[in-house]
Amino acid sequence: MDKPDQYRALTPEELGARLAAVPAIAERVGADPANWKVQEVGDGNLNLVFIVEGPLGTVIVKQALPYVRLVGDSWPLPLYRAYYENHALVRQAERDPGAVPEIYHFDEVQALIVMEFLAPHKILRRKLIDGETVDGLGGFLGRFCARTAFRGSELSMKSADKKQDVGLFSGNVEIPAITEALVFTDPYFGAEMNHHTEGLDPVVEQLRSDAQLKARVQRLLMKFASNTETMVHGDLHSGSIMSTDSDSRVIDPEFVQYGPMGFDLGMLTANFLMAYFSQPAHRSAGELESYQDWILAVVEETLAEFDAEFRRLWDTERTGMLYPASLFEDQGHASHEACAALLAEIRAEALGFCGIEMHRRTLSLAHNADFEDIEDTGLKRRLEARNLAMGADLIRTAETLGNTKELLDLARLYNAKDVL
Ligand code: SR1
Ligand code: MG
Repeated sequence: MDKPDQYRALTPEELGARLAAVPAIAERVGADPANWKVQEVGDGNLNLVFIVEGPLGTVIVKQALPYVRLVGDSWPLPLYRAYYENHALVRQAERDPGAVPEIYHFDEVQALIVMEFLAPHKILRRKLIDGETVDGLGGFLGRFCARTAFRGSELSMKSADKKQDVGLFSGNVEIPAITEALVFTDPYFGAEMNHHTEGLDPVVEQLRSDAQLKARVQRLLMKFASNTETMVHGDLHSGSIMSTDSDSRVIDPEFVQYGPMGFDLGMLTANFLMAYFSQPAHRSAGELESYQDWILAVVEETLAEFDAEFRRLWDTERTGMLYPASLFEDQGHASHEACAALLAEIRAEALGFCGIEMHRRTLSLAHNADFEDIEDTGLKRRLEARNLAMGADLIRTAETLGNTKELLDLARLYNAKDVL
């Protein structure tokens, strides 16, 4: 075996020998690795994930691979993403205590994070495909997005601290580049790694021939790449959330960067809408309507709670250089209108990002199981076409779509529409 000070992608067999000496693991799992049971369970696009179980307990070990797992070693990817993920988890735990798994140990050379084993949590995407509900989900996610957006910005942080942090995370170059290409660019031209369901071409052609739509997407890409408002999770989809029937956590912030406040909210909304549109393939007729209604209720609650929590933080934690009390309350001027205007801007951007995410998950490289698990190609195509058409509508109307009710009505409209 290599020296312990050299990176090596671990196998379940050698993990014990490598990590037995780490006190944070020995304390939680047991000191003798001969008594550990190690399983590699990673099914994501990038990393190794091990469940390490011993006489004292269980931990998760997540290790970055030096390439994109989904594609293979032809697409190298820096190991340093684990460093940024660790920093992101530390900040998210401060900004929304209890929302992310506890970190026990970080090894920069091995690009490896040892963290809390969440049980009986299950990946939310799978729960949505299986028709399971989660109490309090929208409230939790709305608060997470509001707290991380607000507390990671200069509405709350000291400017010097925030700017230093922007500098730290700006070293994470290749990971945002994945989003810039796969999410914002590839869906809108015949990029090499793209693929889509047979028969969708007329809808895809319509998107690609709409120069105004592509210009809107590029404007949002410009904001994503240049607007360092706050620290965003960067990949907040239903595969980055784990839930029981009443408890949820956010995982996997390796796509962390400083970006627009509406980015996470938009990605999240898109993933709920894709779950919604895919349901006719996963539910029986008798349960379809009520489960789809539940998904839309989660979207509604997420957006409402985001606004409510943001307003609460605005009133109680506005300690940064932005919108200072010296310009408003201290002069006898309420700042609620300013807050409402900012929230409206965040919402409009979020809906634009939402539409783009709905496109990329059906046209670009990394699709989602909500649609990919559908075996009937004709049904899959019809449901994906609804999703693509609503995504385009959102990109076009993000600024003018009035309120959440209009968003949900639009989803219901496309859900009943034969786009193809
Ligand atoms: C090459 S990585 C593809 C996707 O997987 C991650 O989870 C991100 O969503 C990324 O876009
Ligand atoms: Mg991930």
